[in-house]
Parts: sequence; structure tokens; C-alpha cells
Amino acid sequence: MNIAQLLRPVRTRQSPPCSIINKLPLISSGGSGTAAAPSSTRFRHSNAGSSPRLPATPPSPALAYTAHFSTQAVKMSTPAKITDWVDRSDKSGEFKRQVSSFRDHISREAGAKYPPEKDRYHLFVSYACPWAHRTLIARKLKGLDKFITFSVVHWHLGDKGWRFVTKDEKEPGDNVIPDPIAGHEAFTHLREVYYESDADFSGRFTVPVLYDKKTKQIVNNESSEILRIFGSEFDDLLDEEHRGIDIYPEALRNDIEEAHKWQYDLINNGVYKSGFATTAQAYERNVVALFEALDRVEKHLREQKQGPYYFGQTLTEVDIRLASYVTLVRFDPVYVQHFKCNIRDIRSGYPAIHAWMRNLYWNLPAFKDTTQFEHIKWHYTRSHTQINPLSITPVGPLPNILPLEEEVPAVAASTRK
Ligand SMILES: N[C@@H](CCC(=O)N[C@@H](CS)C(=O)NCC(=O)O)C(=O)O
Repeated sequence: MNIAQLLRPVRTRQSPPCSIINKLPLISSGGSGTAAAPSSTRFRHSNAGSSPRLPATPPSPALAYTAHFSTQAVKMSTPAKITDWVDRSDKSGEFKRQVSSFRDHISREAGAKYPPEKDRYHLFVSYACPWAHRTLIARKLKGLDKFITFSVVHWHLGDKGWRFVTKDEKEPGDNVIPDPIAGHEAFTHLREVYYESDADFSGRFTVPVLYDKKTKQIVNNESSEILRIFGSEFDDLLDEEHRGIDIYPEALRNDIEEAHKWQYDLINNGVYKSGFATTAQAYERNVVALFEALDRVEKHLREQKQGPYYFGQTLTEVDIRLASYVTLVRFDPVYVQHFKCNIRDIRSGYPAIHAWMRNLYWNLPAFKDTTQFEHIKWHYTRSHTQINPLSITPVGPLPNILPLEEEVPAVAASTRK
């Protein structure tokens, strides 16, 4: 049953909460969805309690928060709050992800500002974050674990953004450690790494961060670009096996870019736009578009008979980033309940996606070893207090991911017939 058929009872209902759905065009299996214009949200942060290096607290709370949506700058009287995902004065109710700010590249071209070098670069990540997860997978797949160090922030995101664990805290997962960079001993929050690179930084303090230990500068904080850097720029230093792993192969570039056009906005960001929406209209528009896009991925995988990956025998960026293992492995454990992405779940509603995702998890250590479900579940459910004010983490679904040969009882029963 496609999304249009599933929505029929909702569409025929007269009550106002779902009025947007009544206005939606009938959904075809191709799916169109919403195309959100890129936008950015800039904050002026209060620095109370942070390192002395940081710029002073802004003069007036009324000027404390300036947001730019598309080309329009809007001054808000609401004080800046890192944990307000949608601006309280934004009537659209839409979550708008900011554009990443640090866009330098590590490059093997002669004379590059940031050349590939062993043990020069460091990756700051959160296990909870799907964007950071992309970079951890690529680092491991390409054998860069011997070249680039990484550390993981605490899973909780609070008023000052991501924080490092203290020396005495023990959290699950490898490398969940205080900021390990020499000279950063007093750093308690990731924001201090941002301010070290740019004392006037006014964006969000996001992970992943690719950091140069030599110049003490952030090189790049955009996961799709870090993925490209990891995919090729260290190749001259790698052994033959890892050099041969090409996740952006020439022959598939057009297909990869084509997939990128719709999958990022509708799926990767679609779950956030559904979950952070502050109006029913924004939620319904985004959740429907998300499930149309998932239907499209399901259809593609069902018809793709050549191999276990999105494009057959070749594992590409699309498996990591777009059709998106990192989004889909979080889907049943978090997005279904926390972000209300519940038209279907993966384990009972999308057999081809389910098989594709489980193959990556169970058969490739780069995927399984970088997936940390405790950080994932705790982060979303205990940091997003506007969605889940009591911070109670739902227990299920159990297990977080099913073994390769196991199905939920209803699926198992239906396939036995
Ligand atoms: N464009 C960035 C997005 C990264 C991003 O939004 N990361 C989130 C975690 S999933 C974050 O660090 N958010 C902290 C905040 O916004 O304060 C990328 O793809 O690298």
C-alpha cells in the first residue's frame, strides 16, 4: 500500500488538525516533496561560564538573537537559546538547518594549505549525530583510523551546545573522552574549539568538526565535504586495499548526485523537519514527503537486483550518506516515536530497506562499530526537551536492530505463508 492509500482515511476526515493533508496533491510513487530553500540561522551566544578567550556577552538581550531566513534578516526579541530548534517567532513552524561555516579542504594538490599528513588532523564527533556518523564510517572504511584521530562528545546537548565528558565520567563507546588536543585542557565545550578558530563565530556549534592540530584551526565542519576529503585525499598514504575503496566512483557520479538532490532534503533532513516542526501543517507536510521518499528508496532497492548496495555491487557515498544508513539505522529506535515519523517503521514496513540496512550493519565493521545506540537514543530523547519534556527514553523497539535472519513476528508470519 503506498502513502496515498494509507492517507486516504486521514484525508477524508473533516477535523482541522490534518487540514494540510486534505490540501496535498495525491501522492504518486515517484514523490515530489518539499524543497526547502537553503537557509541559515545565526546566533549571538552568551559566553557566561566559558573560557576567557571567548568574546564578551552581547550588550543587549533584545539584540541577542538575529536570524536570517533565506535572504531576509529578522531581528527577534526572544533571547537566543541553543535548544530552540525552531525560532519561536517563526510562524511557518519549519526547522531550518544552518549552512556550515568552515569549508576548507585537505587536498593532495601541491601547495595545498592543508595537505594530507599522518596524525595531523582530528575529528570531533557525536555518536548520536547522523552527520558526524557519516564521517566516522568513511574514516573507518578508508582505513584512516591510523591517520586521523577522533574523539566523541557527551551525548547530551545542552544550553551551551555539545560538551566534553570530564576525566571522571564514564560513558559508553570508544573515545568518549575530554578534549584531547594539546592546549585544550581547559576546554569544556565544543564551542571553545569554534571560538579558537574564529573569535566572532556566530553560528551553531555543530559536529562533525575536522580540526588541524598543527595550525589549531577548524578545517571543515560540513560532513558531505569531509566525506569527500576522506574518500580520496589521503589515498597516496594508504595501502592498496584502502586506496582501492572508491565511494565516489567516476562511473556513478551522475547517479550519486541525482540521488543527493532529493534524498538529503526529504530523508536526512526530512526526519528533523518532521520532528522539530512546531505547527501541525509543517509536520504533516514534511512527514508525508519523507515517507514518499522512503517509498521511492524501497522501490529502487526492490528493483535493484545486482547486489547488496544502493547501486549494486559498489558501495558508494549514497549507502553512507543519502539513502542513508545513518538516518535509517536511527529510524526505528528514535525517529518513529521521537520525531513522529510513524506512518510506517522500517522493520515491518520496508523489507528492501530493512535488508539493505542490516547487511551494512552486520557485515561491514565500519558501519556496526561506529553505531552506538545508547548515545543515539539518550541524545535525542533527553536533549530535545521541547519535544520530550520529561526526558524519558522509550525502551523499545527491542532490539535496536534485528539480526540478519530474524523478522518481527508479523513479517515472519506473512512470509511463512
Ligand atoms: N551541515 C552539517 C550539519 C551538522 C549538524 O547539524 N549537526 C548537529 C548534530 S546532528 C549538531 O551538532 N547540532 C548542534 C547544534 O545545532 O547546536 C553537516 O552535515 O556536517
